[in-house]
Amino acid sequence: MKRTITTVAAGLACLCMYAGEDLPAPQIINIAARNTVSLDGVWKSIVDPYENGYYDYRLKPLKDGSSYFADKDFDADRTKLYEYNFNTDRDILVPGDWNTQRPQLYYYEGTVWYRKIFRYSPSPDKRTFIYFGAANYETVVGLNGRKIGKHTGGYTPFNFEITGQVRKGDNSLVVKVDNKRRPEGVPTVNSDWWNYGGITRSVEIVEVPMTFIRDYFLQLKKGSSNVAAGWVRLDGEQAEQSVTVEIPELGIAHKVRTDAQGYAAFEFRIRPELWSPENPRLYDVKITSETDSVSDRIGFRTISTKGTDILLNGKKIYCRGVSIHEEKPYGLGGRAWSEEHARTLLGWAKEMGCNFVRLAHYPHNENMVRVAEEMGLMVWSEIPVYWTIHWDDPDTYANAEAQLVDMVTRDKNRANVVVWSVANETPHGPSRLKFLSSLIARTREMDPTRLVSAAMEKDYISGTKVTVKDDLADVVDLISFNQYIGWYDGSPEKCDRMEWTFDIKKPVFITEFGGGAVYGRHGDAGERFTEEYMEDLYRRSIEMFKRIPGLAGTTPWVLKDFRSPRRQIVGIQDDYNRKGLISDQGGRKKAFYVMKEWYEEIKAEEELRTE
Ligand code: GCB
Repeated sequence: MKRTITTVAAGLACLCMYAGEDLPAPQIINIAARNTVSLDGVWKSIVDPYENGYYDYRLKPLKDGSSYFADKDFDADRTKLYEYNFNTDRDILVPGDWNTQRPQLYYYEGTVWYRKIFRYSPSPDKRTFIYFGAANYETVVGLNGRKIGKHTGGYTPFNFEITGQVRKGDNSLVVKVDNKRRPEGVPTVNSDWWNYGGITRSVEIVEVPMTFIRDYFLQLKKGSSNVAAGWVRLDGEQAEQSVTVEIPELGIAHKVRTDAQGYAAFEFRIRPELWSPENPRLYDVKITSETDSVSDRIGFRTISTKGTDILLNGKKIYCRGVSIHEEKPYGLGGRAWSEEHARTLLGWAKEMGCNFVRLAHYPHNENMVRVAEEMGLMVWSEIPVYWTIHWDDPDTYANAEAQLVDMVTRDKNRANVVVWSVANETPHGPSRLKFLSSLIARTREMDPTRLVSAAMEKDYISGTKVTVKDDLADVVDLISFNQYIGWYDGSPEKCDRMEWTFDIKKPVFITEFGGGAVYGRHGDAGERFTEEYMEDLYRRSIEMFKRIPGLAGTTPWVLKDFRSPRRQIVGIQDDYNRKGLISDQGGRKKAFYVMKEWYEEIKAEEELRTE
């Protein structure tokens, strides 16, 4: 998979570059600050398990005119044979997974076609894009009867240029979304979360000037708390322009000139109040070129490590975190996408005393990151390189890298994002080390300001001595790993006997631990799936953590019970992974209060130390 990342000429010239390329145009960031028309709401849909709308009976791809992209219907001309009709087919909501919208689609994995008719009036002096927050997993987009491109990956945004193709009046947008799991995919066929299909995030028409500010990066320069550094990238024919970066509250109005590629780097002195969980300070920032202007709210902070410490703004911190899946709260089911979902989920994390969230195991929607930033929650952001990826397949690598690039591109201006994670629980081996090392190098090249890591696994030195032997630990910034002593590995008493040692002097971070309980199910502490078992496991885990040298953060698994087809005991699991500290309906389990008490203790100790 290759991407066009060069700045290309505006208007139709640009279309020619993108058309024929199957891939989306380079990502336009900060969509909320652009001139947009929302296409969210009711769409039409056709469920197509045999991909009848895409392939003929010899399984050859149909020409656009014969495929469902043509958006014909039987009623329009009854002399012709069209065996589909969007107009009379079922409604579906966008954004939203299909699994929770219709009982028949609960386990469905395959193709669903989406169709939206929208009115539009293109301006001759503007370029138009269609932007998808995300669609899982492979998406082919067609406009007014013609395929315009394809995107792979279920959790990152993508946009296609439709200048010259979107017309005055009614337009037909047809989107084929296929969530079939694939061995070579990222993630692969095996995971522990629901494979929600569909257009799971918002869809917008984005209107920009002929030459526009496509992307920019503005953060404190690595290692400095009073120099801001970054760059801006224009897209369009008028590449060479004067650009001003303004931060009015700090008296900054810094001018730069973009080069023939529309790119300019900048650096200037700045004296900001630093962003932190206690003071999540953001500043209005305005970037203005001769042809475009974009506003954002940006915070400034430093994040680094020193020996076994994580330093935020130069000060040692403990990351009081929790892992979260992007699933709606209160038993609504399905993929979370809205600001309200984000506020509820993150509000629960705050209630537990968190200053940190691990957004597992894939990039969450932009609301999650922005609301967390506003609430003072640091973020660990991850791509779905999970378990047994095809390490030797160059296409799998390209896919993983494209998802990484899109994650970093979208969220690199968020002060709260402090760790980029490239993988979760992947098996040791040379191909995997090469694959992940390349992803890490790519991340650092794009963003030298943040920590880079992966969720690794523990290893035993002897029966009671535990460590991490993974070669990847030499490459990443944190010794971060998942461990389930007391759940998958023995019973909770085992925690009492463990001794942890690490050869490498880096901060230790436990990215997962925990066990399952059904909210309201009580019994003996020895009985699995009772709140008492889980509570005991958390208490013993915490006592064990107190003996771990260099422990700098914990993100228990997991904030809320989440759907997973791996979890099959009727009456207990019912398709839910029950390791949530909070139930799918919002009930706080006993272990929630154990975590809360510990985090409040840590916070109080930190406050005492700084007084
Ligand atoms: C893990 C995985 C996570 C699972 C969890 C579990 O190690 O990283 O995705 O959901 O264990 O509950 O088994």
